[in-house]
Amino acid sequence: PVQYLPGKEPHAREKRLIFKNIDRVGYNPSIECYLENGGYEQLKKAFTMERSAITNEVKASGLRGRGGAGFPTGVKWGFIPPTNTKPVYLICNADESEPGTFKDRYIMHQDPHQLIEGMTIACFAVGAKLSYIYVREEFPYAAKILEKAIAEAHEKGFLGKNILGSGFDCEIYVHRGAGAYICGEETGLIESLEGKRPYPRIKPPYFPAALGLYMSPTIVNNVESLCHVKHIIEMGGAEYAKLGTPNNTGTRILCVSGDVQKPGYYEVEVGKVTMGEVINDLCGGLKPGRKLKAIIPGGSSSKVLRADEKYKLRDGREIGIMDIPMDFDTMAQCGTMAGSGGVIIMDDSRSMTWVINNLNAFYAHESCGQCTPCREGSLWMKKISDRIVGGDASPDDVDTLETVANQIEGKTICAFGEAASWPTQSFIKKFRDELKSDCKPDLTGKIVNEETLVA
Ligand code: L3W
Ligand code: SF4
Repeated sequence: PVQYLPGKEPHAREKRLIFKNIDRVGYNPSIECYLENGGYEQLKKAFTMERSAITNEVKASGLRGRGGAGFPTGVKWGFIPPTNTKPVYLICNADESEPGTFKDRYIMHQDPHQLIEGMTIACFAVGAKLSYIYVREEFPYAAKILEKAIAEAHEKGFLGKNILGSGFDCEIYVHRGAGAYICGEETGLIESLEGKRPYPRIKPPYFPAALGLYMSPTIVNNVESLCHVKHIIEMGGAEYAKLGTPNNTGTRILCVSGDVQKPGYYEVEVGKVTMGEVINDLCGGLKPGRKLKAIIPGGSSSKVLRADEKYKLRDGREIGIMDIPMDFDTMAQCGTMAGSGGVIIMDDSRSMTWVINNLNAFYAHESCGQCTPCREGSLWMKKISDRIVGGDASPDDVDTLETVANQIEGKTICAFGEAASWPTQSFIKKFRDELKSDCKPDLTGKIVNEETLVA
């Protein structure tokens, strides 16, 4: 029987594809270990297939990007103009920075060859001979581990010239960022890779798949998305699509943090597990004696859900927060998004004023400054929420904060504008009374004077 590290055994509700080997006793990032566990067999299989057939399998799998937007991966690959004569590039977005999200780091640390195999298959499918892994500065170990793994793959003939006698040449380079969240936005990332400030480009009309790195067709995919490619080739797209639910196929890694007994990462079939099962089964429930207050379901940029809300779905059902299936489409119907899989659980000891101040500080720090509503607005949101959390707010400050957030949404070059304004808008909409109350947090975000809150 497979043995796992103590405390890291998969939960019965999990379905592990990406994390199949991770956390097993003795499993390590070396190429020898990867090869002993069937590594690079799917690359060999891919070389027996037509390139277009690989893209078709990825389309048939229904895989949706795991970086935040949930855009269908195979469809994106299909956007490379058929008349293209320029080099094609593949970029792995490993700039994992969304607060609440920590899955890509773990994949890169524990199973780097899984990513390299997935990337090489993707490069073959889209015809990219040059590929980059853009790793955020804060992941120095991931960069080192990946560089070692790339050298090992080279030595064994899985990268470089004429890979495995296929006639296909491919190189992967690790590129380290310099500590900016906006480099996770694909066009900011491309600008950074070109050696410039990471100012996001306006899109539409030109998406990277048509005009990306060096104005050439460029596919940008998240780490986890690229790892899935290997499993799609192994299972076949149609078989992969049986995992999860229609339009929300496969597995995905949820990163659960906050006020639960067992925070951590859990790989589950998309849509087959509800929020209640995540909290009570996978994470062992809330802290003793506490009640659920709110959940940020898909990274800090997603809108907050309040524990006592009801959500009306398109099929007419009305469900509570614990019944929401963890999938892209239902989350959208609940007015939020599944995003990058970062689920932040907050119990009734948590100050919403502190949370929104914390998030506003993050977005004010990370705005690239290119457009005025975001640059000025994010700073004002921080300043106003500083006053609210510090007890120095004027009676109008919560309303002013909401007005500032409303002036950012939809008026900026990239989605960061929405990412910054949605948390503020949703927290004010759902917790206005608390934000206007005398409720005070301590430095860790716990409420110190619970009696000020109206039940
Ligand atoms: C060609 C078209 N390509 C769309 C491509 C596009 C991109 C993908 C999704 O933001 C979200 C954001 C964050 N022709 C195309 C096309 N594409 N139409 O599809 O595009 P888009 O613009 O919907 O999303 P995005 O700009 O990639 C991502 C949210 O995710 N987020 C952030 C996560 C942070 C991380 C992390 O830390 N790992 O990913 C969290 O929820 O707010 O809304 O490739 O080019 N017609
Ligand atoms: Fe930069 Fe913000 Fe404008 Fe995006 S929305 S380009 S992060 S200033």
